[in-house]
Amino acid sequence: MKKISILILAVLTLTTNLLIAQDPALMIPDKNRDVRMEWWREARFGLFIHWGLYSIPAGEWKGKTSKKDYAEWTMHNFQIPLEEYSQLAKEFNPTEFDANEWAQLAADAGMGYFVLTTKHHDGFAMFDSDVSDYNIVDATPFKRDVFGELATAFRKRGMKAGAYYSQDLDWSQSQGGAINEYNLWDFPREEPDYKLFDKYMNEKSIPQVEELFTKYGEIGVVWFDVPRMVDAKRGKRFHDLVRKHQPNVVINGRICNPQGLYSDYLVPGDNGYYTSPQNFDWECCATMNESWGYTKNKKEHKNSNDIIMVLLKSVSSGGNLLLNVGPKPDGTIPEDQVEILKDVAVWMKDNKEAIHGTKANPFEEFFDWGYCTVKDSDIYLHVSEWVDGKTITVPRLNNNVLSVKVLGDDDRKLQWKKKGNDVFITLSGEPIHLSATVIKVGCSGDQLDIYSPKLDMSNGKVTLKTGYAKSQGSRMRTLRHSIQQGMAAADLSQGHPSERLVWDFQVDKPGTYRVTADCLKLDMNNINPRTIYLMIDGENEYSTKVSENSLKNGLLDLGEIQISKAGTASLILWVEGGSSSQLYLKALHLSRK
Ligand code: FHN
Repeated sequence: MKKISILILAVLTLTTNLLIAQDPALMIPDKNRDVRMEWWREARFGLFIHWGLYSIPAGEWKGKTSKKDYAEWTMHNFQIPLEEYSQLAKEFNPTEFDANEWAQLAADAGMGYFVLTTKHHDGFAMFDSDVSDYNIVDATPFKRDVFGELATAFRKRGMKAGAYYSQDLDWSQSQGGAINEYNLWDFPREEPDYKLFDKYMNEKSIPQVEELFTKYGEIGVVWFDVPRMVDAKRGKRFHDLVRKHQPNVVINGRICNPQGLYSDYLVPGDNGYYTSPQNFDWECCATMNESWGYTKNKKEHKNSNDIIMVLLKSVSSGGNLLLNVGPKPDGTIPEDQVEILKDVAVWMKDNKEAIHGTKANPFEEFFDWGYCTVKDSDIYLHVSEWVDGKTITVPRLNNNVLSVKVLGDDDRKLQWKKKGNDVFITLSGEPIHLSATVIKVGCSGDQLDIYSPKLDMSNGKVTLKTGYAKSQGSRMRTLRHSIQQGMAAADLSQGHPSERLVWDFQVDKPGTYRVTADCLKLDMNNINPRTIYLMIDGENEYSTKVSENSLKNGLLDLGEIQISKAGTASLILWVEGGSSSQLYLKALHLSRK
């Protein structure tokens, strides 16, 4: 094991911070935020709709298929001249479009809002704009205002209307957005030109956003995206504009750089989510395949089980899920996406109370049987690993338990008992839903009273289970909590310094401690080289290179660390390098020498 100097740590911390795209510390404290976020926190689930001219080529152009996944980027991917791309408007005639059908699908799936790409990066508006004729009403044979129709249909069902607006990138404008992501083939340029960019803002994006906020009634949420040239000063213009017309609109975290500023909630990267509860609002935006816009070139498709898992991961960590569909040019949502929404509706019919208005898992642990949400003094256990006869535990509960029910099956009686402060519930019968069957534990009082676990040392030893670790960072795509062979585990296969696990525990005596990682190896062929880092109390950093043969009887020796004082200590772990072989961490064992 190597001890690394504090200087390297500082550099690493800086790099890490740069990599965390959105910073909750930048969200300006606002006493009205709780009021405007009320409906959003109640909804927990919304429909993202990426629809525009790009649904016609759908990732292909002149017989060629784009190697890039995002079909809504087709114009950029093939560098299609604006003159040619804009001709697609003449073909855009989605006669099968029925706003009520889409709204009903979303309502049945338990969603509380929609967000339509009113203007994506190609610059084409999906609403009736007086600012630019390059819009669905003026430039297509369809001539209908789909945003207006959707807003009416969703509101009729008690849901909110949301507008995605690409405030920065616009490939129909001579300086719409950052240099490497804008339309250089029609408007060549060596450097970004802020003067021209401001002209675009003044003449198009600001007035179009104003139209959205003045012509369509209440906008629940405005979803800005890909701020590059929109810095804090320019972001403030969008912020002040939307708040002037609609003070209660909810603003997402991508309004400007630095991201988080002028927003009400954060959005981790596309398909990204936090794996433990955060003390700010956030939303996972997720695709069903690899593209947001309709694609003819889909490689992988998530199934309804995957989608329900993303919903549970998001909501149990205090976030919302904005689930995307990419409608076809004829105005229909692709059948496989409709099927998923219908499956979610079946699940929601039984379990919506365990989603709507709920808060994150209040327990310290990540449960190996599934996910947890709470509302007032009710606990919802979303059991995704339902095994007949298995007993699951709700720990450290001061409240009395009044009832234990299975949602969707009033007749199912589960055996349960409270011993001390732990509640033991025995699962019985078949799961009602393969994705997750929900148990509602009704408790006494108005709110839950749960106390924290004590990770104490005994005889100079302590075991830090992965399930007790908090996670830091927003990427969480690799070093994430997961369930492997029925237990909470963290994937150590491939890491990144911005994704970390943190344990707080009690130390009885300072000293030198040996650290051993208790692992599960799923791919038996190799462990590709990676480095596992440990840091204690933010002071000393240690690294161990792990490669083939490092694992002995499921244990990895991570060497020795120094703990300099008794009391509460904080141990951080992260991984760098590695690849897809699967190595999972179950626990760390610390033992004093
Ligand atoms: O470039 C866009 C992309 O096309 C899509 O709209 C996503 C949705 O989050 N946002 C940008 C990439 O992050």
